Amino acid sequence: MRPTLQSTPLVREITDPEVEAYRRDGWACLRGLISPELAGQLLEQAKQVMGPEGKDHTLRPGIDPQLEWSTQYHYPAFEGMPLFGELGRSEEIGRAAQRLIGRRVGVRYYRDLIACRQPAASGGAGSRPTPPHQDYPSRIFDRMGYVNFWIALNEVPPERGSMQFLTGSHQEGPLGWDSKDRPAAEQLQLLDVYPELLERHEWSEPLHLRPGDATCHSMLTVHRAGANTTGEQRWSYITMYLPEDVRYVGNHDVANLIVGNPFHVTGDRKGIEPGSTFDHPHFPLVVPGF
Ligand SMILES: O=C(O)CCC(=O)C(=O)O
Repeated sequence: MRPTLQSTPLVREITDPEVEAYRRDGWACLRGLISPELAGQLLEQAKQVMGPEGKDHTLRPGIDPQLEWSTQYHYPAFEGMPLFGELGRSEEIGRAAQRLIGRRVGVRYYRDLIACRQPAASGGAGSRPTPPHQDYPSRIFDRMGYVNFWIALNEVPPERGSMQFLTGSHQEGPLGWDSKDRPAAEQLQLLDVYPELLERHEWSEPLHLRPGDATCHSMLTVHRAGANTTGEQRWSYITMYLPEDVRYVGNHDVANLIVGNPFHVTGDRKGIEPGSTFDHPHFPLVVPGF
């Protein structure tokens, strides 16, 4: 039987202090963004497709990349997977993104994924820490505005590898490719290249998130996550949004190198020409402008 949503509203409203923190620091902690009940339902659904330990999902060629930092299931909302489809493409989450973007334009769903960080002791796929990176430089947009929500589906204490943000680093501009998904030898060691960032900005304390708590960060905010030194998986739902008027800059070859870029999936640009907006069913408008 198709699971139904028990939670109304799906996403609480973003507060003024959260908007201020996001604009000032490049990130914010959003306690209880969704209810713990909804987080629990999403987790159950995630386990249906990825197995109880997040290890059973057979990667779909061209869709789910094999990554070191978590086992993943990509595009659950785009596929209309129960609950993820309702939440990830909901007007409520679109409104939350719109508040953070701070513009009157509509908001598009961009992409989403379920990510499961395996215990470090397993040494297996998906058990590595997330290196410091920005999301922007690998992306394909002509302007700012991308917002990433990282929602905890189970309890994520610091030792389970919660996210940390280099507070204020969004003011530094693009710092080089987000190459965390590339072979190790090709990865940008961001803080070796820019050691002075640590003189100008401080890492946020690793957060202790409860199911339904979330963080949001912008495309230029440097972030990382530590190893999961517990015996239990770290489950999250990561979902991303764009202002409606963002245009594709046309770097197709680069876009195709980047795992997790929707154009990477098939190498198909979905008819979106350089210079045009992402007006395509893959990137639906979840909330209109006002
Ligand atoms: O889950 C993680 O450890 C990293 C996630 C991340 O880098 C992101 O959502 O931008």
